[in-house]
Amino acid sequence: SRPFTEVALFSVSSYACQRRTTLDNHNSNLTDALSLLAENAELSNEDGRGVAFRRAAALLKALPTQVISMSQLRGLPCLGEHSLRVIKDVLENGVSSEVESTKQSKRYKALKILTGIFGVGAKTADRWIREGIYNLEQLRDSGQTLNRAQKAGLEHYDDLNEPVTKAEADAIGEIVQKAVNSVLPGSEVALTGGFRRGKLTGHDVDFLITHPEEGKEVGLMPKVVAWLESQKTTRNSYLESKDGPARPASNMDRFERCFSIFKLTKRKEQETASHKIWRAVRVDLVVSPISQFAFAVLGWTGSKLFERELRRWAGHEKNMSLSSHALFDNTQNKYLRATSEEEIFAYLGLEYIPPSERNA
Ligand code: 8DG
Ligand code: MN
Ligand code: MN
Repeated sequence: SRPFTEVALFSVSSYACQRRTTLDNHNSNLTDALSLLAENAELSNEDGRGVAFRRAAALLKALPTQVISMSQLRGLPCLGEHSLRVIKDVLENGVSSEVESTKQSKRYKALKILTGIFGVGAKTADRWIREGIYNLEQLRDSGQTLNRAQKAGLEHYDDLNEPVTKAEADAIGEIVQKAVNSVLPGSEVALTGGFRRGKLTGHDVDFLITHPEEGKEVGLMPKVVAWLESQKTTRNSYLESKDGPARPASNMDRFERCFSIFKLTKRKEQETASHKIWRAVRVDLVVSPISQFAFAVLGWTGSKLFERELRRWAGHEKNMSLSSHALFDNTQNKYLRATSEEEIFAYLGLEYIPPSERNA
């Protein structure tokens, strides 16, 4: 045996968009703990704290081996005092006491349950908790007014909290492709989100739709949704949406988009004891003009932290502004055109990172 314990020292960039982060995470014991605290902070409207935990977790996801000692972390970026305390706790005791007490807290449990309803965000959940609503039963009994999306979210709660598989994502992809081609032949559908990064399951399926002829895509979303809704009697159809064509687009993002719920018929072997032959699945549809398509693909592929870090890099290191629509160079005072993700990384002076390595 060796006389000394070998302690590897890592050298890692402080920007997640300069790191290659695959799904092969050697430190899930640590990243699970930090992600839970990040989630709790986000649900409590403490965004700054949430980002700090997310960045710490992302750094650990990028390490090539498992961390077994605090000394291995010396000099690494992105690890604040609070995160280091959590990591130390897990390394020494197997669990973090802060994570355990958060998990058990009445407030965290209620936030998880209530925001698990499609259409319910942290603000609404917080208001309900202050009114004494901690679970679905109490919500149903409370007589709270729910909007259409929330009603559907409550009705399909179990389905929508069941992870979507790649096979289901592919089946949904076929439906979307068929709908889009029926209303506008020649349109193209691209899978984005976690499945494009190689994840085997997801909380939804994300698609980006475009047409090779600029302008043809205008008004496409309402037509796609109408086509899907007209399939009510068929095996697969459309159930509900929020922020969809029925409502004015939010000013957060100028794409036509639709956060929706699909009805997906199960394949024979997926049928369960409940004899339910279909399930509800969350699907995000986004339409982009071809001139913005590369930026949209990059912006909707994620991960969320990878996107945030790309924008931070662009602003702080390059004096540029990156969005899901465009890249603006503040020094040259002009937009930089791109037709591929590779070109965008090149403008940003970054090595190209493929989707499978954006799992920060
Ligand atoms: P999951 O569904 O498997 O859990 O993971 P995911 O696919 O990575 O997460 P997601 O919540 O579906 O988000 C996918 C990408 O979509 C993410 O990188 C960020 C992007 N995205 C939103 N909302 C918005 C938005 O309002 N505007 C823009 N431009 N992008 C958004 O989730
Ligand atoms: Mn997704
Ligand atoms: Mn999504």
